[in-house]
Amino acid sequence: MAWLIFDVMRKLCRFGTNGSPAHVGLLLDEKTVLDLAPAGVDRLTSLLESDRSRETLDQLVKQNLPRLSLDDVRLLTPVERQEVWAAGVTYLRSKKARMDESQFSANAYDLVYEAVRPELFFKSLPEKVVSPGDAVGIRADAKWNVPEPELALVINSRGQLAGYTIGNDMSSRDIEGENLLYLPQAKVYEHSCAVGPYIVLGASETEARGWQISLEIQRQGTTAFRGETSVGQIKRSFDELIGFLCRSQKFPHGAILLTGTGIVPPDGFTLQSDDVVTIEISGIGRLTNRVEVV
Ligand code: DO4
Ligand code: MG
Repeated sequence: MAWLIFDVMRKLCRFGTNGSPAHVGLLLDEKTVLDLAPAGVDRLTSLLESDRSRETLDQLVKQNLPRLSLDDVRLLTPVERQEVWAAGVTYLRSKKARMDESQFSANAYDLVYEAVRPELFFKSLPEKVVSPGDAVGIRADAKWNVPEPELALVINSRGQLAGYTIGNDMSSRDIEGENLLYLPQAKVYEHSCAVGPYIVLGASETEARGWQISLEIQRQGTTAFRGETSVGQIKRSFDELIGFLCRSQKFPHGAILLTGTGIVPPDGFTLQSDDVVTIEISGIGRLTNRVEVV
């Protein structure tokens, strides 16, 4: 994957160096990040809010700003003050998995897959989002835990699609399967949501629908699971999902919307402590987290 500075698409990130506050960075290629902090860009969100972010970034690239090796920085989640929400049952694969795991509510998944109104649920406060490289959690009281690799829509305060990133909607399938009313406990707990590392600007929905999503789970140095799908398999348009999220609700700091999973490990599979989960989306990059019990 080669990224060129004159591509229409831009990749932004947040990073830390030796205890300093988070800096906003622009990826120049797969090894180099341009530090935007000396140019006064102290919030990534300001670029998501601007109609002229492309011109601004074109100007910043021409300035003599520090160029750092990605090996020397710690990438942080690009989520600043946005609430994180998630859509569910947007892929046929997800609908089937929920119906199979569900003890009493299989019909609900079938209905919502076909319904006009999508399933949307609150996933995380911004300050609870896990950064790349940090640990995602599996609940101590759950027996069947999986990662959910999802394309995440980055939405600005005007309800516009400003970019894309990668999300992991960690989930406890036995808790959700026991009773659908337990969904918030299956989905929202310590370290249950990782987002990052990059926000891609300038890609159309058509381009994004051509991206591949893969999930790899490493256990003690071997691959315990690998699966792949395509963003194009999402049943609903991005406008439709954003439109429902922004109905009767404002997001003064913008929002992140995970778009649902299309990769489900086989029923006998559950995550273990120290597993390493890598989600890759071809147009964005890779989000890697290890797993710990919380
Ligand atoms: O219906 C429960 C959640 C579904 C979900 O998170 C997904 O499809 O990704
Ligand atoms: Mg999900």
